[in-house]
Formats: sequence, structure tokens, C-alpha cells
Amino acid sequence: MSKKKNGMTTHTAALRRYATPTPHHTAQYWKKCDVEALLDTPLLELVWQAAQVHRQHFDPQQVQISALLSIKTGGCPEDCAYCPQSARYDTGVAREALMDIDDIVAKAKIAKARGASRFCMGAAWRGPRPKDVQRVAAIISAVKALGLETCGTFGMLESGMAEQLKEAGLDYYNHNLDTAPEKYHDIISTRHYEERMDTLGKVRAAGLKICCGGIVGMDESRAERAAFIASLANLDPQPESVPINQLVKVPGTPLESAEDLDWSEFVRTVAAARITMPRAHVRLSAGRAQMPEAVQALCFLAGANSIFSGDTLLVTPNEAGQGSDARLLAKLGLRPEIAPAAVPENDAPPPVHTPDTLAP
Ligand code: SAM
Ligand code: DTB
Ligand code: SF4
Repeated sequence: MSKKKNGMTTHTAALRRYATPTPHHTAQYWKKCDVEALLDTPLLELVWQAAQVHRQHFDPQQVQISALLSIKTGGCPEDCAYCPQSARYDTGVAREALMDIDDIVAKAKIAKARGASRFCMGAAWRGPRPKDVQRVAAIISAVKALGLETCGTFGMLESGMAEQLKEAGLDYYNHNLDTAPEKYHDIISTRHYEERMDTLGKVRAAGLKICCGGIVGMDESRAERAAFIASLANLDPQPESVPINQLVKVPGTPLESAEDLDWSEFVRTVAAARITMPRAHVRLSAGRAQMPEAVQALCFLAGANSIFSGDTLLVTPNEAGQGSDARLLAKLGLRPEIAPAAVPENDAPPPVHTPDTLAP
């Protein structure tokens, strides 16, 4: 099957090869040992290198702001050892039905008014059923109509589903590799790493942008963090968006007592993501509620240029306190990035966001 894109004919079958982490001709292949060498670089030298790469590709004063909403919470059949939404662990998160479309749209409007340019919707599914895809497609179209970029994370997709989501107006699909391939089965036993790659291939073939990252602080070694970053950087093409989550240790999950990860290792991981994926938005994702402002500032210097706004992630806290993100951005002289979806097609000037518009 072939289709026209940007005036060029591309082949779906060829695009599917993006699902395999093989070396390719157009981008640098990152060997694990090379990423490990980056992570071993003296911290301030590494941050400096990453800051330089960041400046070659982005305005370092702009931060992309995404809002996050759990549209279907809890009761997930998967056994991801970090996840408070797995039905297998007693975490106090109750199983809920898919939210009503009007309630979701109301939340999206609030997020937009507070300065978010992208609205990310998460569902605690192993993967959606065909009828779930129809329902989220209607939700995506309604959110997109507000002038927001849309992102969905609904688990593994069957053939044709990514196309339906794209058709509905989805811009990004979030599907994380989460950890090093060699560590995957220590963390999740109910699916294989290759199944994640398969869904990423379907997402790419449908013409969606990819948001793909993972979690650090799950008792992995630095070598395993290097392998995790290398596996992201060797996706072809690289993901447009890379969320780096610090494990939120939720009581009741198998990882509730994981060792604390030193803040400097988190900064190193962000810097390595920036250097190896220079054109991606690198998102400081889960874990910011537990992270001192100064560490977040160092992450921005090391190339992080995206955050989740709002007081909750999916089910755990996000901002340290009301308005704290607005104050942090103002302190650092950072401002929210305007998304293409928010720029009107006529000549009217785009909305101007300042750190103040992030305030609740
Ligand atoms: N069920 C879908 C899936 O697994 O792809 C989508 C939702 S899932 C909650 C999205 C991502 O949230 C996971 O891939 C993981 O990276 C992140 N996440 C979940 N629990 C976390 C935790 N306790 N700390 C940090 N990140 C977490
Ligand atoms: C991602 O990588 N991080 C977000 C988003 N993608 C969906 C989710 C973080 C979840 C943190 C734990 C929770 O609140 O459930
Ligand atoms: Fe389910 Fe996703 Fe949580 Fe895993 S991370 S238990 S698939 S909601």
C-alpha cells in the first residue's frame, strides 16, 4: 500500500520497519557504550554539552506545556510494577468507567485557558477494544476542535486503530518503552518489549507523531539507563516527544520501596536524552512534585523543554503547590511554547501566553 505525503510517495510496508531498532543510514546509531560514556561524563561538562545541543535546535527559553487527564482510571489487567492503576496491586485507586465526553472537554478548556498547548489523555487499558476506539475518537475530535494539540495513551493498538485515531484528529500517541530491553521483564511480565515496538510501528505508519520515553529510578543500573536511552534514540525516525519520568513510588506497588535515585542521575539522563535526540521535545514528566526547583532548573539547562502542568498527573500529584510552575518558569525566565494547533489559520495574531497564564 502506498500513500502521498509531502508530495512524496511512502510505503506503509516500508514504514513498518521503524518498529525494529536496527541501524539506519539517515541518523546516528547510538551504541549502548556510547550513551554510557555520555552518562559517565563529569556532570557539569555533560550539562554544558546538552545545553549547546539544545540551543542548536530550540529556543531555550520556550517550554512546551502539556496537560494530562486520566480519562479511564484504574482496573488495568497489566502488571507493570510501577503502576498504581494495575488491578493486581492494592493502591487505593478504584476502577472507573471512561469519563463522559462533556466532562473531558470541560477539563480541556480549563487546561487551554491555563496555558497548555497539548492535551494528553490516558486510559488504564492493556489496549482499547474496537468500541473504545470509537468512543475515544469522538473525544479526540472534540478536544482538537478547541485548538489544542491532542495526545493519547491507550495501550497496545490493533491494526487499523492508529488510523482511526489519526482520522479523529490525534496528533501524538504516547507509548513508552519504559526501561532497557534487558530489564523489561523484571518490570512487566504481561507483555513483551517487542509488542511495544509493534504498536510504535503501527502509530508511525498511520502518520501520528510519537511520544515515547520511560521511567528512571526503578533500581536500574547506569548501564541500563544507557540502554534505555539508546533504545529510544535508535527508533527510526526518533520520537518527537520523549517523556522522562522519575518513578513515583506508590504504596502497594512492587516498586514502592525502590532505592531513591540521586538527583544527579536524573539530570544526566535528561542530558543524554537531549544529546542523543536533539530535535525531540524532552519532557520532565512524573516526579516533579518530589523534585527541588533547583534540580528542575538544571534539567531545563540540560535540555528539558516540556512539562505537564496541573495539580495531578494521572492519579498522583504533579505540581508542588498551586501556581508553583508559573512561579518557577517566571523565576527562570522561561515561557510557554505556542503550538502550531493554537496558531489561527488566518492572519490574526496567535494567543500570547506568559508564565502567568499557567496560574490556576
Ligand atoms: N496503559 C497505557 C500504557 O501503559 O501505555 C497508558 C497509561 S500508562 C499509566 C503511561 C505511562 O505512565 C507508563 O508507560 C509509565 O511510563 C508512566 N507511569 C505509570 N506509573 C508511573 C509511576 N508510578 N511513576 C512514573 N511513571 C509512571
Ligand atoms: C508519561 O510518560 N508520563 C505520564 C504520561 N506519559 C501519560 C504519566 C505519568 C504517570 C505517573 C503516575 C500516575 O499519576 O499514575
Ligand atoms: Fe496498565 Fe498502563 Fe498502568 Fe501498565 S502502565 S498497569 S498498562 S495503565
